[in-house]
Order: sequence, then C-alpha cells, then structure tokens
Amino acid sequence: DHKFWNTQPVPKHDELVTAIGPIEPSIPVDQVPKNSPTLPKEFEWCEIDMNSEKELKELYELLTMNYVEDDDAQFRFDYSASFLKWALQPPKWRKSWHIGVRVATNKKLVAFISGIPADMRTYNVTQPLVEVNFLCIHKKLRSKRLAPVLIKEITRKSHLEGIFQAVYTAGVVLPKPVGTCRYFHRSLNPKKLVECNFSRIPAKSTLTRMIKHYKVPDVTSTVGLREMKVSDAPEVRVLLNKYLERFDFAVVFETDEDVEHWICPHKDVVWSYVVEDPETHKITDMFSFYSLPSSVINNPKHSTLNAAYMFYYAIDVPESAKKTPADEIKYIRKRLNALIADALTLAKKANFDVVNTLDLMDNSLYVDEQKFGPGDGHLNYYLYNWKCPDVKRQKVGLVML
Ligand code: YNC
Ligand code: MG
Repeated sequence: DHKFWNTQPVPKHDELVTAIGPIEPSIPVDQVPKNSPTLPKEFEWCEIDMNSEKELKELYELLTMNYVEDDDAQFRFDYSASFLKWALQPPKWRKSWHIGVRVATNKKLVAFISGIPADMRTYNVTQPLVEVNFLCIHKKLRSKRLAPVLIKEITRKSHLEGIFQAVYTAGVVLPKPVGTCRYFHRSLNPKKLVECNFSRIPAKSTLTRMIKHYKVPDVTSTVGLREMKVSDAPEVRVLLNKYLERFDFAVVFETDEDVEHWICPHKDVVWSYVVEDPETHKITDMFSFYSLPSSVINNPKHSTLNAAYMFYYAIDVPESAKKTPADEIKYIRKRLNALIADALTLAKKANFDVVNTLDLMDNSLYVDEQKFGPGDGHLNYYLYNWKCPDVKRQKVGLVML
C-alpha cells in the first residue's frame, strides 16, 4: 500500500495524467530543512568522495555485494570502480549528491544513493533535473524502512541546489511508471551463456548450431566508421540532439562538455564510434555502448558475465529520405541495422559475452534482424514531482546507467 510513496509528489497508480508540469511548487532554498533526516542511532550520514581511492573502493564493494540481482538471484550487477567514477562525476556533478550511510561504531559503509545533474525534455518542456541512481542498502539491513530515509535525503540535497524534479528507473513497480521498457539480449558467446545458465539450448537445437547462428563478422562493414575523438564532440552533439527530437522523453546534451563526458570513449567503460563521410568529412552517424559486467552467483566455472549495453546512437536522415514518415523509418531501419551489426562485431572483439538493450528509442527496428531475444527483465521509468502523459517505449530517449 506504499506507506512512503503515497506521501510523495508522484501520480497514483490509477491516475490518468493528461497535463505536463510540477505536482507541487518549488520551495525557496532558504526554506529547505537544514538538517538531514534522522537515521536509527547506530548509523550516520556521510558523503562519498569519488576522488578518494579508498572511498571509491568502499562504494564499489558495497554495490558489488549488494546491488541489483535478477529475479532468480543468478546474476548481480558489478559496475567497475572506473565506471562508477565516470557515472557519478559528469560536468557539474556535486559531492553533496553522493550520499552514504555508515555504521557509527566501525564506519562500515552500508547504504548509498546518488544524484547527478542532467537536462531532459518531457514532450515540449526541457529542464534541469537530478538523475537518481545506485540506491543500495546492505543485504543485512533490508526491510527496515531505510530506503525512504535515503530518498528523503537526496531530495533535500536536490532542493538545496534548487532542483525540484528527478528521473529514475527501477525494476520494481512503484507509483507510477511514465513508461516501461523490456530488456533484449544478443548472445556473442553462446557456450559461456549456456554454462552460466543465462541461455538455454533450444529443444531442437545444439550448442554447435547456436554458435554458428550467433557468429558475427570479424570486420565491420560501414564505410567511414571510426572511433570517436574528443574533437568530434561539437558535431556529435548537434547530430545526437537532433536525433533525440524523435522522442518524447529524452536527454538533452546542453554543452560539448556533456558529450565529451558521456559519449567519448572512456577506457574499459564506454566505446563510441562515428561514421565520417569519406568525401564531405561530415559525421553522419554515431553509436556507443558501455560495459556493465554481472557477477555470476555460485557458478563452478564462471564468476563474471561480460555484458555490453547499447547506449546512445544517432543517424542523420537526409532530406531526400524524409518524403514520408514511412520513408524515414525505412531509412533509419536500414542504417541502424548496419550500425548495430558493426557494434556487435566491435563488442565481440572487445571480449563481451552478450550485448543487452532495451526496446526504447528505435531499437525495435533492429532487435529481430540482429538476433536479440526478449529477456525476463523490465525497466520502469519514473519522474519525481513532474507529471506528464505516459510515454510509449519507442518514445523513450533516455538511457540510464
Ligand atoms: C526503488 N528501487 O516501495 P513503500 S533503482 C524507489 N526505488 O516504499 P525499505 C523503492 N523506492 O512502497 P529495502 C525501491 N525499492 O512502502 C523499494 N522502494 O512506499 C521503496 N536492493 O524501504 C518501497 N537498488 O528500506 C517501500 O526497503 C520502501 O530495505 C521500503 O531497500 C530498498 O537506484 C533497496 O535494487 C532497493 O538495496 C534499497 O532492496 C534495497 O528493501 C536494495 O524497507 C538491491 O522503499 C539494489 C536495488 C535500486 C536500484 C535506483 C533508483 C532509485 C530511485 C529512488 C527514488 C528517487 C526519487 C527522487 C528523489 C529526488 C527528488 C528531487 C528533487
Ligand atoms: Mg531497510
């Protein structure tokens, strides 16, 4: 019955939202409570310093042992320390939004929640907000109503910075999703996926046939494809923002620094490629994926599943391909399939076992052809203190880490 969420500025489960706007008014910063909400007396608040090797390692270990698992507790996300640093320190990041809870006696880190600044557009309204992620409570401290206290604290710290809206995603259903996406998986290493119990050999197939079915070309085929460079950021920003206009619920990259941070390659964290037209030298397309391994729980043979997740991509649709909406989709479908086929080749070369994606953006145009299959997992998108009509999965243009 949502004792906590019923008190928060979010739509009720049965509410039909038709307007766009805040649910409650912003408050003057000097009226925001000065003190953190009270924790049970054995705990204390802290800020995590992501520039401290020691604190980064503490956060990494908390999440590696206690963060999100699949429903059967076979896999648990294992975000790397360098990934966490990247994810939590984008332009204008704030240390006050990296919130931890420690045991007062021995200072052990037992809970965490984070926010990062982002700009996003819901339909025709673009605004700065906070993206909340990495909410985690140690397994031994579950079901003690600590999560609402962490959420209240990140809310207060956001209010202190003059931010009154948030976006977040979760596998669990809360009041009330703006949209829901489904995970899709593309096997690159069927043998290991079968051994990890991630995939099954279909009744009428064999491992040998699966391996053949999922084999990808050794080399990419798109002419002009190359790794993205920092100097591409201004051009990629225009290309990507333009493409994201297709969607109703989308990130907006307001500065070149945002693109340098989020989209440029970052060793062992994010891989990004552009297509440079050999004649005009214009960038016509880009795509990216990031590394998010999962720990394989209690498996005799494997401890880590190397998963790549599709991140942002963009395609410049020439005017000549835009005569009708159907023409435009046809162009995007063809181009996107060529790009994703190359992404699979590059992901295989980078030693990923599987490529994961959601059915958001234009992903439905490539999943079947590129041999992605639907998974069990769903991801719900939520807004805090912001109402807007429901968004179809193909209209979501925000990828959260
Ligand atoms: C969740 N994922 O419904 P009610 S996603 C939000 N997001 O409240 P307790 C959640 N709320 O229903 P536990 C939630 N999961 O009674 C549970 N809740 O109103 C709600 N798992 O609290 C739940 N990470 O402390 C209930 O539950 C209340 O001990 C129960 O802790 C929950 O990062 C959790 O899945 C998830 O570590 C921390 O299970 C724990 O179970 C855990 O008794 C494994 O809490 C890791 C995991 C969640 C990943 C994520 C996004 C979080 C968004 C939080 C909401 C942000 C709102 C915006 C704030 C800024 C506003 C401004 C400006
Ligand atoms: Mg708890």
